[in-house]
Amino acid sequence: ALEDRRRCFLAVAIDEKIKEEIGRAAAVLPRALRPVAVESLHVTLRFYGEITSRERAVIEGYLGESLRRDPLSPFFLRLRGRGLFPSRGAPRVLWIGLSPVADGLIELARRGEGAAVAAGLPPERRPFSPHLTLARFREGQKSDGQEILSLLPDRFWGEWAVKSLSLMSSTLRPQGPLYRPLRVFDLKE
Ligand code: 3AM
Repeated sequence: ALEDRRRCFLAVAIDEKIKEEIGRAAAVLPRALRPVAVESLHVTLRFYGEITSRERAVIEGYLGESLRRDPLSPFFLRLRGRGLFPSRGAPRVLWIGLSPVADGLIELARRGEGAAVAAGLPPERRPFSPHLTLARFREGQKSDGQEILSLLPDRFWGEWAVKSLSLMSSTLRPQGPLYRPLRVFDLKE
């Protein structure tokens, strides 16, 4: 049934202090951008789209089993730099970079992809490009991406240890999406 579909994605949470710091920088961005709510800032590993509860059960089972069989240790992530998607033409997203990209993050994304395929979802064709979406450009607004980049300091934002990943639900609302964790998978200390 259509009504049991939920928009889901796999994500890694960001340290609270770092989110607050980033939120302060996002607050000065012009109206042409819609900042992501501070509490919603995250790093997406895999977007699953509108999936059924059955598909979700397969994804959860796959991830749980995968982490039991082949445990992954917590790893550090560092946020640094910023950029635009797409990098040429009218920008849609202002992001903060992950640099260096931890091997653990790549491995988690790989497992998130494995879970999608196990659930029968179409494989992701685009390469994984880890980032933190800070703000989205409002549609129909003319804005100079380079000028907006100059408003966001090109700095190191901080480092934190990733100890879990979360299967998130996303509810689209006029005031912006509401993200809620459906299931949290712990990495092995
Ligand atoms: O915040 P980021 O960019 O990391 O862009 C959406 C967001 O990722 C992405 O999934 C995350 C949670 O909504 N997303 C939304 N629709 C998507 C789609 N059709 C998508 N990613 C790929 N394809």
